[in-house]
Amino acid sequence: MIARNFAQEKLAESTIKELGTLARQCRGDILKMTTLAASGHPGGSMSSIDFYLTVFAMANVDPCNPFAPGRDRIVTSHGHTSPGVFAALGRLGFFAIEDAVTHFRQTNSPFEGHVEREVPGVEWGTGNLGQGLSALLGLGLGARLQGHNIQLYGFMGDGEQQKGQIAEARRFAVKYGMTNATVFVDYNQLQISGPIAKVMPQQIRAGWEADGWKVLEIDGHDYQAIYQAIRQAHSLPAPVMILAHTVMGKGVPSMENDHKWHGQALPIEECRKALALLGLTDDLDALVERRKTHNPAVPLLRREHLSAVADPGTPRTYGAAEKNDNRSGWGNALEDIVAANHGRLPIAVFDCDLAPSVKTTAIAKNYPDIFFQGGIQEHNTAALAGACSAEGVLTYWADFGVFGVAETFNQHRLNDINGTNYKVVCTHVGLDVGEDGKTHQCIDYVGAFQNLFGFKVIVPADPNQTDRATRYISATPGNFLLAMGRSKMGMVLDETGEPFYGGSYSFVYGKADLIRSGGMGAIIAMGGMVGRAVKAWELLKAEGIEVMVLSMACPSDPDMEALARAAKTGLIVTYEDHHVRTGLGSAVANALADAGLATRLIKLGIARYGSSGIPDELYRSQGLDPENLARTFTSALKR
Ligand SMILES: Cc1ncc(C[n+]2csc(CCOP(=O)(O)OP(=O)(O)O)c2C)c(N)n1
Repeated sequence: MIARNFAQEKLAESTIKELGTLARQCRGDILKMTTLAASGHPGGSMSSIDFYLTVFAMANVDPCNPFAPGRDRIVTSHGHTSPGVFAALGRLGFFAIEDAVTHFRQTNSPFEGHVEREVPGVEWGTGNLGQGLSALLGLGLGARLQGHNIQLYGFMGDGEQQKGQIAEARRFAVKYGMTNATVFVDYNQLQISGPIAKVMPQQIRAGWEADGWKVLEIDGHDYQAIYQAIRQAHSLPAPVMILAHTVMGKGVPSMENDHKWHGQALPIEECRKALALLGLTDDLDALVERRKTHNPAVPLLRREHLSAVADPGTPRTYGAAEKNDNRSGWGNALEDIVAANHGRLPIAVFDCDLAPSVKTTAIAKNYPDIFFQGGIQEHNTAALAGACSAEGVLTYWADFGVFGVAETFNQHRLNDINGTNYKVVCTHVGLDVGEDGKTHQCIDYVGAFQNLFGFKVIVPADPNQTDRATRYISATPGNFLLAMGRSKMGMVLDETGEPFYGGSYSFVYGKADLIRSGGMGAIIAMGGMVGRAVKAWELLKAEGIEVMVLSMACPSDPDMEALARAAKTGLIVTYEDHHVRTGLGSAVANALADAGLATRLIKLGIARYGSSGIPDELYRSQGLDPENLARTFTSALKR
């Protein structure tokens, strides 16, 4: 029995022996599971396995209670070494090892080709190299915000070190004093295409040291050295990287130091020979049979989904005569929510050097304990924020649309896969960005986030609706993208001249709002275009043409009842400050077709990259001014 701590000065000989025996069995498991699946990554699994076993065996994680809040967090960033991770965890009692060996990479099995959070002992699903350290730090930060004094262990590949996000994460760890982080780099000096020095020369050790980490170098197959390095890392007042010199394919001479085995399984006869060499029983025939007959959807301990739900505070109403921007609507509501929940609920607000523009400076000033300045390091910040939210922290990340959507799409995707619960707030979307020009005009946010199954997109019409939507996402579990433009605007008013989204209005996800009635056609708009649609409505009314105006703030889940009413008019014009092919118009078109609702549909949206200019002029240049919207109706109705 291996003691689950690092208290002893030296690793006992009996423990070293036990680890050696386990490692031999794990190497056999790695070979068997990859051979059975006829794919997978044995090479790196076999080079990492000795430090995997040491950490998984001795860190503060209970195989019988693997989700205890005060546990150490362990993240494998080079997720392709899942055979190694599954072998170590299975052999240490986190689940039945034969299930992992039998069902590796099989449909409906949790033992996927890359590590997967469904598996007890795996904290984060990875595979997109370069993101694991950010996730580890996010989990660590989330645990810290809840008062847990724990250790963080990360595992990474050496080829993986080529990814820039790792440097972003290193700096964050140093800035925020995450001295409890210990990261192993599997220095087998090989990657898919050959030696790491040939594929892309880099100074791995110097890079980590330059960012303020301490680096220890060890033989990554020597348990005593691994153990001593961990003990030293715990005592150092800095985060520590352990550069573990290893051998790819270690344990089977024909595989050693050959990059071919990075991602290739042994043929079955070769596997038999390797098992004999390792002194292990060849049960491959029985395993082949079990893979055919046993249910791959093996039951595992379930992880509880953690999410923080805020007291949404009291809504603010901006008056009929006021002009304001949605950004301030969001920023003011955030201040209220933080004031109502600070000290009661763990909260984190992340920024990437844009706080004044994305309206989080008040949080930075008044609540420095929950404000995290991530610098111009969006990839790290997005991944880290997602992981932090998965710890049950109410997490916001506010950024410009171009950086919060397109720049970091893959980080959001991996977060979503990991069941996160964070609020991405993107300001400066659309041509509404104006003078900053096309590089800064994010026109693809609805389309991009439609691809993420766990995200809901909200595009509020004015500061009042932004206020209510901010409170809604704060009090509702799940991932949200709240998207808004830059400009100040008047409030959307009802026909009596009162703020439509003021007073007792509360946001209901998926509900469209009837801003104006009319039976000759329907304008369906989102965001800042709703106010412009009302202007078009007035122009049309003056000509005796009465159309309805619907505000659809949830473009990825169109309100079908409202759509049916709009379709009844026989003419729908969608109107958006978004790429015309992937935004509200296409969502409406899909929904109409799905429901079999026949109507004429005209889509007004952005058809080419914008230039610099005043938003109203940019809209006019693409036919998105209220006058052209009105003309669209008059000419369509004439026909
Ligand atoms: C972002 C990203 N790019 C490319 C890949 C494809 N890929 C998977 S493993 C790998 C090589 C990794 O090399 P290393 O970190 O040295 O791992 P080892 O070969 O030691 O297992 C690559 C390029 C990926 N998974 N993620």
